[in-house]
Amino acid sequence: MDISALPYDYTLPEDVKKVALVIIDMQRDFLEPGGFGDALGNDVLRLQAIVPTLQQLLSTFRSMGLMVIHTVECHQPDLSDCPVSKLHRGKGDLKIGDRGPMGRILVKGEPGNGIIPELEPLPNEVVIYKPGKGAFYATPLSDLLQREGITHLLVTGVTTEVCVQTTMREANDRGYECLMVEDCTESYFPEFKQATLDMVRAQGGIVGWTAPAANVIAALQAWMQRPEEKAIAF
Ligand code: TIU
Repeated sequence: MDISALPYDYTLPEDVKKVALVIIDMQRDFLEPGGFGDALGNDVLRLQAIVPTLQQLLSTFRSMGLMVIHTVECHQPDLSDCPVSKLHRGKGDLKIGDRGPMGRILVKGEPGNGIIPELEPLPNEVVIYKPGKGAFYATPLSDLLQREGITHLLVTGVTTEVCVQTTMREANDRGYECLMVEDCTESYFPEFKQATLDMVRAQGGIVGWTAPAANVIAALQAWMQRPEEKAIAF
């Protein structure tokens, strides 16, 4: 079963349970005023446009019983996992660990660090807390994917050229077949989003594939309609 994608069709594995949806950092820090994204001087509201489409994709994964992984960029309250370089980067009014309108900026467990209610993880879904931009660095993600036999990752979330792209590159180097879902990722800089999509799929898919959510959902629904699946269902 193929997803119509760029630079060419993306083939789903025979066993679709090997596909996981990765939702990167859809936390209030990046999507709502008063968080880390805002402190860095960004227009955070422009990220919210992807939420309904991402909800549809998430609901498809949930209805098929496929693995869903959420990530949250955060640091321990004592900031022991935050490199000094990261702490001091940028010239915003608020730095990581400072108290803002949604609690301490980018600190685990603070109100601003929560995933937005529209995409609230279910109890059976994995949440990876990550101190870096990539979801593999200093997290249990690699072990988890290996244990669950995941081979294909559909990558979504924010921001496209920072945490989403970093994670996709980390995953690509580890041998995962990755597809970035075009309308389920967003950046504070539309031109950076476009450039990321272009560079991921350049050179014959040097980092992977891209496709809109509708193509992904259509392929997954077609997979459900395969005669073998219907036979199991009835
Ligand atoms: N600033 C920015 O664009 N992104 C981040 O700091 N983290 C993520 O992308 N999640």
